[in-house]
Amino acid sequence: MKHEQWKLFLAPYHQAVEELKVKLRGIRAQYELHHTHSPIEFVTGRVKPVASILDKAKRKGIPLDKIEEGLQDIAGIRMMCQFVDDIKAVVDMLKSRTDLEVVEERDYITSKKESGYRSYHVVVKYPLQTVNGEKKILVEIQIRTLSMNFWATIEHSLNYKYSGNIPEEIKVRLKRAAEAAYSLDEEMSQIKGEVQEAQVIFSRKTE
Ligand code: 0O2
Repeated sequence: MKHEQWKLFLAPYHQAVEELKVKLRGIRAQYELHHTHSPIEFVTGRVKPVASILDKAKRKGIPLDKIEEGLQDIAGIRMMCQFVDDIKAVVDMLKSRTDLEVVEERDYITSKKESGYRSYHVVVKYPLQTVNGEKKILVEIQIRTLSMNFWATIEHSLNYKYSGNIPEEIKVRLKRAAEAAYSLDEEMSQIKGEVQEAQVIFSRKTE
């Protein structure tokens, strides 16, 4: 595909990511307005770069004319939460929405990946309104705590640096760091009530 063809192909993905970022950030704004704990801390989104799409399609043996169905994360959203319990609340919230349909779930929290990666992945079909009618776009939403996100971001950049072959010594440290991130989530869960009360008081004070 030439540059212009990729641009046309990716345009609806960009549109879907932008719309979902606005919608999902709006949930946090609603909680803030009511001074109640928001299960969502912040939301980011991206469209996979062409080079990464080509790499992943090759790695998974997906022909280019099948990437629309075969690659579920061309459009990607990340929703960060403070507490592990918030993740379930976010997933339930997504399932109850009428503007998207959850089609797949991958729970890498109850069963973490070999690398130490933890996150909850939900694949949704998002109906996008285009000038040529409705087009359903697959979007992968990754829901994780701040601590899981910290770990995943660091590990992702190391993976990039070492082209997927992280030296054994660093791998061991990363596994230890993953355990530390897990402990942090556990500890924070224990004082969740305290933290939430403090945040509500603080949000009223700063208004
Ligand atoms: P990027 O740069 O984040 O877009 P597969 O890639 O085959 O393992 P699949 O079937 O596409 O997985 O779906 P999955 O596992 O739900 O989603 C893969 C995405 O999850 C990755 O996208 C990462 O964003 C994240 N992820 C999965 N495993 C790890 C991990 O061990 N470490 C980190 N840091 N992230 C992980 P991409 O395409 O790899 O990259």
